[in-house]
Amino acid sequence: MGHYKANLRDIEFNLFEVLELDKLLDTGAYGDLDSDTAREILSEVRRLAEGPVADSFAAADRDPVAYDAPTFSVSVPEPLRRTVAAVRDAGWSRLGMPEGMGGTPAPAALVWAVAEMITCANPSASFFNMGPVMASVLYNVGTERQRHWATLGLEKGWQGTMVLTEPDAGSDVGAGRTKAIPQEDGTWHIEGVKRFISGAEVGDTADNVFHLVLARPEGAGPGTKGLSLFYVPKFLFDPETLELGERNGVYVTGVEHKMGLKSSPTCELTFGGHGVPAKGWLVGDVHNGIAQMFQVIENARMMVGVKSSGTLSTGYLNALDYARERVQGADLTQMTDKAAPRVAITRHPDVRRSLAMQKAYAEGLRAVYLYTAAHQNADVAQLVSGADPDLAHRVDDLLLPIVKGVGSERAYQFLTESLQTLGGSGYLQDYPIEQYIRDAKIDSLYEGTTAIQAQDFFFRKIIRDKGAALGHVSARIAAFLDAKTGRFDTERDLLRTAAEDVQAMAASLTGFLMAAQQKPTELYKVGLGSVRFLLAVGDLLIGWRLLVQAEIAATALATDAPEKDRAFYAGKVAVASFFAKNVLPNLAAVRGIIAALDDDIMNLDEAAF
Ligand code: ST9
Ligand code: FAD
Repeated sequence: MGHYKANLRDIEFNLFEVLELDKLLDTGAYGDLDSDTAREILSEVRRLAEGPVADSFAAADRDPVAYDAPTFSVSVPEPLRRTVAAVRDAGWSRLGMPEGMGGTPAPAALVWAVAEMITCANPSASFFNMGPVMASVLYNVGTERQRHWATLGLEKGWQGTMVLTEPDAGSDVGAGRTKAIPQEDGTWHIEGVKRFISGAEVGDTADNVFHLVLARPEGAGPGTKGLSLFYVPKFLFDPETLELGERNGVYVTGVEHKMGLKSSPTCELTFGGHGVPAKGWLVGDVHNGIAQMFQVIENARMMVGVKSSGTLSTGYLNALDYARERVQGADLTQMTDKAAPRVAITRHPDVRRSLAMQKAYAEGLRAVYLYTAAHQNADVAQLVSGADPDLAHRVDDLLLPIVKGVGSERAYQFLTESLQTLGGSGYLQDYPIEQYIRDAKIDSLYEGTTAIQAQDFFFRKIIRDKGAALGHVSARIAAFLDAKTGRFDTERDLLRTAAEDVQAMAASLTGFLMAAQQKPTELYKVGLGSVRFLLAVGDLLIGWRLLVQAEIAATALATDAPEKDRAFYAGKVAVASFFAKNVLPNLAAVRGIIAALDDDIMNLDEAAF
């Protein structure tokens, strides 16, 4: 048995019992893809993920990709190469992609569930498979000719990258200095150095790599709005057949040595610095780079949140297996009896507390990302929350920083609990959890740090949206609270209080924002409270979705749940109740802290830090 443990039962519970996707799938809304086929796909993907994908997880960490400076290339170790090939050959990347480029229509929730298993079984390997995502965005925003490149490039297995970051432009993408110089033939020459570019060189696992690059045309304005998006291939090619031609002037000039994700090549990329121009094509023939790039970013932020949640899930399941086997100490009620029988550590209250927290966040984050994904298809959104297409899009936008920001922070936090469950053994490379932690830390950093997610959430997704999406989600929570089922009364009360706490936090932050019109430094209070607000909303949503699940599980238990499912449903009921009682009351304290924020810390002399 490999390291990776998919929670297929929980994924199926979300897709079919909570979101009820079968209601759409079995009426032909997605062509031949009915619910039986969807279940077969999930089982098949699980086998792939737990087998050939997981196989090289540790090997690719201990013997990672190596950079060869003279050839500007990387060599890919054999076990990882086999995994990369297995993922490509399986072809699941086509699920949910535009039909015009050979994709198979599928609800986004199913697509992300598939992505969870493949990515979390071997995160480094997934960075060799970025071509399909980049190609589908190129297909959406490109010219006719670029759509052809996207489609044929996908067929040929070309790798794709997203290229924003520079040494002086990280969170502040608009500070980018990479230049684009127009040429008489309509192409552009790109000049500059980008850093931290994932998958920019993948050795011989792909014949070509195309980079989607933000660069500033000469004379364009400052900031992100002055950036345009360019398609820059590693090798030039015949525009019809895509037969490869000369080497283009974009070179990987270094590969980072990292804490984790050691076999994901994180590259320095130099454009036009080696005597050959780096030729690029303006994407879509329009200067609208940041908006176009955000189509990639939205996919990538979702992917990062899904990766976080799925990594915590396998961490928790590994910890659970260990805890069931590990015998240590006596039951607490017999602690004074030195001859008392020794018990499995699952009998110790603190281990139970820890396992319950891991389970709650792993399954809660999955529930939140799948609820978000439900708003990425108009028909699914209508079914799940009654949102029309415009509102569904806003809800998806609203929840994205929660999926990414809260997912990455909580997964990292609770993976350390997974490790703790194994005691000293958890610290060893004999078990996968130390690598999970190293591979997961990046999730709160790239694709916009947590601070950036929190600002995006408050300023753009709530204030600029005039609270429309937040109002819709709040109304769904209120409808759940008002339903009289005769169950979970205590938990509903706790959820109601948590929702009021979050509303009060939003009101406090909005108050600071309004006050900033008279006194600009009031804005600092928003900055001081925004990450805590993001995490608090995350807890509220997790508490709500876990209770929704618990209601469904309780109904199943009270009716016809088969014996094999009873423990699963009992777990759903227990963990929702545990989360409501043990986590939601914390929000009252955060509410008080945010209401009472002052900006003293902003006035402190830096020397005093
Ligand atoms: C990176 C990559 O870190 C890491 C790896 C990713 C992994 C990739 C995964 C790919 C898939 C893998 C394959 C898996 C396969 C397995 C599956 C198998 C089935 N929403 O607020 P303003 C736009 S890459 C939409 O003034 P500033 C909008 O156009 C590096 N659009 O911003 C807006 O104009 P307007 C990532 C948004 O102050 C314009 O921007 N780097 C949004 O100029 C200006 O907006 C980062 O993420 C949004 N939320 O710039 C940078 N926000 O307002 C983080 C903005 O008119 N920094 N726009 O609509 C930021 O995000 C900054 O806030 C900033 C600020 C750059 C946007
Ligand atoms: P900085 O922006 O310097 O941030 C440093 C600290 O300051 C952070 O804690 C941040 O939250 C905080 N901070 C910065 N600005 C603000 C603000 N306005 N308000 C509050 N706090 C702030 N980039 C790509 O373009 N393509 C890729 O494929 C890619 N892959 C990556 C892979 C890896 C492994 C890594 C490490 C990075 C990758 N990146 C990629 C870059 C990544 O997106 C950036 O590292 C990230 O956006 C943060 O930028 P920075 O590292 O410059 O940190």
